[in-house]
Amino acid sequence: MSSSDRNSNQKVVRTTVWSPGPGCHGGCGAKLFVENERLVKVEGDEDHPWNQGRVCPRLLAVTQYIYHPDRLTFPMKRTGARGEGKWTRISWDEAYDTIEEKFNEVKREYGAEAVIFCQGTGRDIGGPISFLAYAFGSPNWSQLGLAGQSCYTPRLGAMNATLGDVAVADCSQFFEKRYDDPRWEPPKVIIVWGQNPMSGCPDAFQGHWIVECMKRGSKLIVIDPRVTWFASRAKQHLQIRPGTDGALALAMMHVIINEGLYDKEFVEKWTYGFEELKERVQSYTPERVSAITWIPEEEIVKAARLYATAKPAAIHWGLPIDQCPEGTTVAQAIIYLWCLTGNVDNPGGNVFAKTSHGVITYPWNTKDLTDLYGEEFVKKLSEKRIGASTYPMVKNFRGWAQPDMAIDQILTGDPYPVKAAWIQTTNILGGQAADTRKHYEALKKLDFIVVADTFLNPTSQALADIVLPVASFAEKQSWRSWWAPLSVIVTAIKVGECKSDWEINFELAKRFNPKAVPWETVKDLIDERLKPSGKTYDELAAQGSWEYAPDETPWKPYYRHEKGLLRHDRKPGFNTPTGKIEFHCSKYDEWGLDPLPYYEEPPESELRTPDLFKEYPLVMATGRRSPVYFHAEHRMIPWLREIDPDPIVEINPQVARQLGIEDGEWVWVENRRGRIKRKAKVTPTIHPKVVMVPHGWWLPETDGREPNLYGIWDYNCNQLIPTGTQSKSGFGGGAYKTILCRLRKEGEK
Ligand SMILES: Nc1nc2c(c(=O)[nH]1)N[C@H]1C(S)=C(S)[C@@H](COP(=O)(O)OP(=O)(O)OC[C@H]3O[C@@H](n4cnc5c(=O)[nH]c(N)nc54)[C@H](O)[C@@H]3O)O[C@H]1N2
Ligand SMILES: Nc1nc2c(c(=O)[nH]1)N[C@H]1C(S)=C(S)[C@@H](COP(=O)(O)OP(=O)(O)OC[C@H]3O[C@@H](n4cnc5c(=O)[nH]c(N)nc54)[C@H](O)[C@@H]3O)O[C@H]1N2
Ligand SMILES: [Mo]
Repeated sequence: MSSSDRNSNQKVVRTTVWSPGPGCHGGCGAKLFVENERLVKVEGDEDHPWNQGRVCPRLLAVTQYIYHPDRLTFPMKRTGARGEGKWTRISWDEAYDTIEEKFNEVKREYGAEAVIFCQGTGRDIGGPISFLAYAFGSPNWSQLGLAGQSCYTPRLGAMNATLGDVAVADCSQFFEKRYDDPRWEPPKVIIVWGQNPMSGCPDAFQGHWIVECMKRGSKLIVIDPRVTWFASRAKQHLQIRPGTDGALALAMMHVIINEGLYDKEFVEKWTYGFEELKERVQSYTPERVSAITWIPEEEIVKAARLYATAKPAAIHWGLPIDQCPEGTTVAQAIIYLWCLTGNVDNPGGNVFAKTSHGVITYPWNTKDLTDLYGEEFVKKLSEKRIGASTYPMVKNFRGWAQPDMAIDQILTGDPYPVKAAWIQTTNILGGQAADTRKHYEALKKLDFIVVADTFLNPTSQALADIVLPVASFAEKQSWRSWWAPLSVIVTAIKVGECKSDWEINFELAKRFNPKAVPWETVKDLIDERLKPSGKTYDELAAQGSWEYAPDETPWKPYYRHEKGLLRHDRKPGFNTPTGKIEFHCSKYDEWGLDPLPYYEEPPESELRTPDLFKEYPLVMATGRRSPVYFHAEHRMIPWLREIDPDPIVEINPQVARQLGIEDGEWVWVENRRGRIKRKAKVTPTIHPKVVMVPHGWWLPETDGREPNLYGIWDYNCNQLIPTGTQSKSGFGGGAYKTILCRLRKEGEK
């Protein structure tokens, strides 16, 4: 713990932020001001290269989160029927005894696979939850409810298959000196493609880094149906029809290849399958794609030229790519733009990102899983893992059970029954799941459900038998190697009887399978995992909580493919079967998927379902991020709720006029699946054929018991979104941004 005496009873703890609290994907350095054992204030750490002192509103308000009167601070068991809201305080021992007994009962009767372990997005959870699931013996670890596994996994899977590694836009984040490091160069052009990084800072990337690049000359192309902060400052804003990004990428390749704007030397030397790709893109003319995407033909051509001739140039992309129909092929098409132009692992291009120092925190790919658990173990996981025998990509990339199939299996019991669930870091009914009602009905059937969270929410109120109180980031010890730097999370305070996810899962795993837990304490486990870095937890904590990897290692750019730093055999080239970047993807081929990119229409659309479109003429794009909320969290935090108080729908003024809807009026957003209530926000920032519906809405100030469940049946937009639209790979295609809807004034029938 690094501390400095401000006054006799104040100390400052420097730490890394990574859930719970702000909820996010983490990475920021923070200073926690502690007085008399209580957190009084949080500031960004100006000495931390990641955020250089900047933090989001959720972190600034975190004292209201940590000491909220509704915060869970002791374990509870349900004493009434599910949904009655009757809870009784119990001890940790009673909680653990009950969980041990119930899970083991299910295991004896149905096998360990009958318990499903559910998590939400990429917080500090993949490590502890897989640790517990595997110690117990279940292969079913899942982001249950996330239709099509449509968040980052499609992009990660596509990069892994075509490039052999993951790449990100280079904003100098791999260097301690950041923008001042002489090796770095700002991208001349950055394409911000389906992302609003100012609100979200997703996937170990801070939105403000793009602003720093803009200050150093980077021009932007923004591809978004909405006028975001970045779009309003862009050289070009392409207001795309949701779900058609694949077509746009193919048309841009059409221009780049046919006009000879690609990097011929790079393509010749480092890629495989160019001629086939050239042939494939021929039918995607800018003219044809203009009709698909709503983007004028000349804008498509202009964007392709601007990007291809501006070396270095980077592409920064977001969630809507995954949520396109056939998400893995859309990601593939976009990847090829940076490969065609030679913007691969070069300063200011798209650089490879690896978990820092080779330290594993969260086994997010098959290689990490194998490193931690061994090849035999991982192979065995695929035997019963839901979706692994149906989808080769699900089998071969990551350890997760396929969510759309998992919920169907919970309902039908086919091919084997699922009887219990462990829910930790996800609010399935509050926002993660598409088709909320289906998830509600399926999960209600389970015999036993545990939820580990910081607050009660619609999911625990409706479903939990036991609720466990989880420590916030300020109350825990952990570590983080999500790209760079390697960081540790340092305990500053204690709240009630809360325990960290690692502590809970460590202690339970020890009960289920002592052999899987050969350590005395969680800190011993952390030190073991940190070994590749040569540092211990205490050493990292004492030096301010972070460290960058040494130069000329696989974890530092640039040009690692030339230096033999990417492949296991240390030969130059990429980590793919051919050693090259594969325009003809041999892994897709092997898995029975089209080896080349292609375009597919959204499941409901003006072109695919014209009759439905007559009835429901607006595209409902949900889930654009609010900076003050993380998904379904934070609605109970006063400073944050004040900024974004109501569940809204954003409507273009033209549409509002046609329908007679006034700004601030309550309206129905409806489709074949049902309707929800929203407050109209009339704004020209939205394309007139699209409405934007923020997700994750429930009202913690209302009754949490059935049937109200904090209002989810009135406000949760996921009731209007189906499951089962996943891509042929099993990853991608969740229709969160593309379903058709219509609006009606609340008074109208
Ligand atoms: N504050 C906050 N931050 C978050 C989150 C949060 O809930 N709150 N969630 C986190 C998570 S898990 C994720 S995955 C990320 C997601 O963050 P992002 O990747 O930024 O995703 P979105 O906010 O859903 O959408 C980004 C932009 O894409 C536009 N868009 C919508 N549909 C389409 C489309 O079909 N094509 C294109 N090109 N653009 C489209 C939207 O208008 C929006 O401006 O954010 C993370 N960060
Ligand atoms: N309509 C629509 N729905 C969407 C999306 C969309 O764009 N549109 N986006 C989807 C995406 S990309 C994602 S990733 C999912 C995310 O879905 P989730 O990750 O389920 O989202 P949250 O609502 O933040 O739920 C997390 C829960 O875990 C708790 N929590 C937070 N941090 C921790 C922690 O470290 N430990 C523990 N034990 N608990 C914690 C919070 O209090 C909260 O109750 O939502 C999806 N849902
Ligand atoms: Mo996500």
